[in-house]
Amino acid sequence: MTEAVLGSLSTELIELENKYGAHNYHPLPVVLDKGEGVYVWDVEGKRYYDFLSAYSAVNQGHCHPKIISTLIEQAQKLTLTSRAFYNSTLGEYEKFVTGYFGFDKVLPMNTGAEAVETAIKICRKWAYEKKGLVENSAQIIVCEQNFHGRTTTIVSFSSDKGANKNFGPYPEGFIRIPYNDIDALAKALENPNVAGFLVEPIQGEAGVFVPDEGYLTKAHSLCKSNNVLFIADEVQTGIARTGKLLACDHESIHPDVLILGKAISGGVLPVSAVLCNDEIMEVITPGTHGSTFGGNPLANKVAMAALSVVRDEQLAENAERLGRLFRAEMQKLVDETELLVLVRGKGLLNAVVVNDTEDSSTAWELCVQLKENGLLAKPTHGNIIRFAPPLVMTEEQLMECVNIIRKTVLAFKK
Ligand code: IF1
Repeated sequence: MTEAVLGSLSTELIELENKYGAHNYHPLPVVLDKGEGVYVWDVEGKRYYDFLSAYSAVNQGHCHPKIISTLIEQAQKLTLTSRAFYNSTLGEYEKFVTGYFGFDKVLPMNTGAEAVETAIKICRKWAYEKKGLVENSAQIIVCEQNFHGRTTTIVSFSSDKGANKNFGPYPEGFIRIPYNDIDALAKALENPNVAGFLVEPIQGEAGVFVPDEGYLTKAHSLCKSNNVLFIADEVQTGIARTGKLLACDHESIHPDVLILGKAISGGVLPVSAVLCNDEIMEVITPGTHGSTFGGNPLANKVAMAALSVVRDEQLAENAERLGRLFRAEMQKLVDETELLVLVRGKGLLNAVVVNDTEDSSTAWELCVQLKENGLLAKPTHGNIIRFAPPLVMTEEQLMECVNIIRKTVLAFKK
């Protein structure tokens, strides 16, 4: 495995992380120190294009001035009250975000996994109190190769053995079916105890799997006709990443429950949200759910600023346009080299499949070479490299990145 030549400060800081931090990641050998827009700098001052965007959390670009100035202003006024009291920003934010996405109500949380857990709780409570299922009988359908977070409940229904091995015993109440398979969903819905269908409109971590055109529409319709909640996990695909505000918007479907995270705050601090209409959200009553930081003033102001940037700077339109250009350029490269098999994605959530086995180090070594050439990306699973730059990128910057990828791939020696 080719390890890059690292500066002494990078080496020192990596050693600190190795010595004092849990080894729950295997990061690329680069130590980041500064971010601005589409760029990040390492501690030695070398600049890179960021093609991961903190897993699609900094869609608005690193340290967006409007979001940061909002953060600073609110941080000097009031950061946290808990929900034991009302606060001057929460109602304003709730009105803003429910209007922005078209729902009656929002339940504010912090991380994506917390929002997924919240959606699971709402779905189950709705099933018992509105659908009339017998308590503790509710089943939620999920998909193979899903990624919804890292809590013990969520990893219990993951098909990734690396994500759930030795974290048992696992809670019950989940049925796993193949992704992008309408017949499998229809069959699973024959079970009268099904309460919800939790799905990523595009499977990100699995390797940017875009389902067939119409899959989401048919799935949504099947859920409707079976009185089952269609729960869209848009933590990664939402907030303009796929070329529409939500990936569900590509098929004009309105989920019963919408889960958001990551770029809802522009990556400035953890903010997540669960949105649904009154007839579902009203199952949540005082004392049935909560969070110390959920709906805090800092998060509320930052999220409003971050979502305003998405709209004002037309980031969805930019992602749609640049995504088409990126895939067209990558397809030319795929046609030109044996090293790449295919490119796939929507908007600026794309991936290329490297022509090697899943357990090979080729994708990793390509990413190390890309880093040497000034572009940061990381393999998802094995031989798949995800390319997801901030949505504020210009066409000129994108073409410079295409050329970096092209140069790196064509010069790559295994
Ligand atoms: C890791 C990637 C993974 C998510 C979806 C919920 C969550 C995520 C669709 C949970 C989080 C992050 C987590 C991070 C790697 C990254 C990721 F696809 F985005 F690259 F793993 F799939 N739903 N995704 O993608 O949100 O609790 O993290 O705020 O755990 O390694 P979170």
